[in-house]
Amino acid sequence: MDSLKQVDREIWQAIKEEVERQQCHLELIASENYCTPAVLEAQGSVLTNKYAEGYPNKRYYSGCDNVDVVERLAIERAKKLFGAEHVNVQPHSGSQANMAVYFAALTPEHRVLGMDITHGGHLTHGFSKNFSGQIYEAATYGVDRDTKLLDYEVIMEKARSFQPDLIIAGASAYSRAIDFSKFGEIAEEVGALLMVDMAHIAGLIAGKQHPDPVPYADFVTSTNHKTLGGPRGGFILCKAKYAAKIDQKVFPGMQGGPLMHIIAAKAVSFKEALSDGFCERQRQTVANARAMAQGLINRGYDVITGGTDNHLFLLDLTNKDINGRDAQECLAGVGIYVNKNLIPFDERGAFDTSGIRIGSAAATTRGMKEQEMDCIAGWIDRAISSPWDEEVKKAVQKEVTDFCAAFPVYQNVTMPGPLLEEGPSTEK
Ligand code: DSN
Repeated sequence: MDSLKQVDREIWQAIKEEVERQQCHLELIASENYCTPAVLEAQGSVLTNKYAEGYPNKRYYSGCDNVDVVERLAIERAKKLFGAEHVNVQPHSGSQANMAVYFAALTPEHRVLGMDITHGGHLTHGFSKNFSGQIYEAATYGVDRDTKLLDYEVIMEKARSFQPDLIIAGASAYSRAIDFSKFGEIAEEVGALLMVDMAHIAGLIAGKQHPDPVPYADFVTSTNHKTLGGPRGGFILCKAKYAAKIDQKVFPGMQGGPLMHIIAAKAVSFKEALSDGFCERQRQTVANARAMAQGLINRGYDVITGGTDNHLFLLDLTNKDINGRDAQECLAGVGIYVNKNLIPFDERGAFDTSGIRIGSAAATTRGMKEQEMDCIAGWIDRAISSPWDEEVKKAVQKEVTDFCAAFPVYQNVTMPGPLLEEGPSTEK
């Protein structure tokens, strides 16, 4: 990053500090992960210079031969990884992938049924302040008050009475396996299309650690950067009969030029996900989430649903003397990053919350295993139990930093070298 250092010292400095933050602290935000140096290289490549509106072989610009190779590889690899009939790799994000499906499947008078955001759904699943709840008439389903699990009979009843045109399955904060075949039955019964937003669990699905939505869903959307471990971005899988419509709605319907450097990075990460070791990493991700949840249960914490089937869980802090906002802040103070999160039927609001969401994907990518998860549960407990005690904070912070040093984020990458050196400022 020598050129950057010369040209823009402030941005160089911020990136340098972010490298150190990622290396020295523990990332437990469930939607985050570390991509590989190969993905970073593709993302940082000259492909960013190229306009390529259109699709391979049907571009509106000349000079697209090389980016055509890149996009075709991304599509073919994603098709193979997920067994999909058609793939669009151009959405800039998961939200844009979802928007393209809405535009392809619906017109504004249509109805959508998705998971309530306060029970773990996403903004784009029909939330009133999001386009999905503003353009379309939206209703939501949630989890059962006692079990905190999805109750497919109740969802079926809701679908029968609401008669949605599109049902959305998938969540941002639900720790149990989702039965996509049941959602398929519900959609079929009420004559709705089914969209599965697998953003959180895409890596687990690719790694055969979670039931596969592809056989049941008309559309499957995702991000690349969560459990899948790729670059920031989105993609869509769909049945062949929707291919033309989806492609039209992504471009020219919603987006202009695709980000070819990001599509290259997506292709690299799909290749990585097809390679040996990926399934094992995903198995370890689930094992780690379970071990961390159990470590907290053993220390007197309530975990929503009592455990997890995936990479995340929600810690219910109702029986503790701290809310989610303060827990997030005090954990950040010792170098552990989580996010405050509503728990189902939360009596607090989204600003303070009664819970925190904890994920294992990034820690697993660093090579941590079950025994490390128990250490982490211990630090979380110590920090949360004495949130305003400076001595505890200092002690836990030191232990976390020392521990992180044993699990480098980028083993073979040269990036931290020059970044960690202090050089003279080039600012005039
Ligand atoms: N913002 C993401 C998450 O944290 O779950 C969802 O898009």
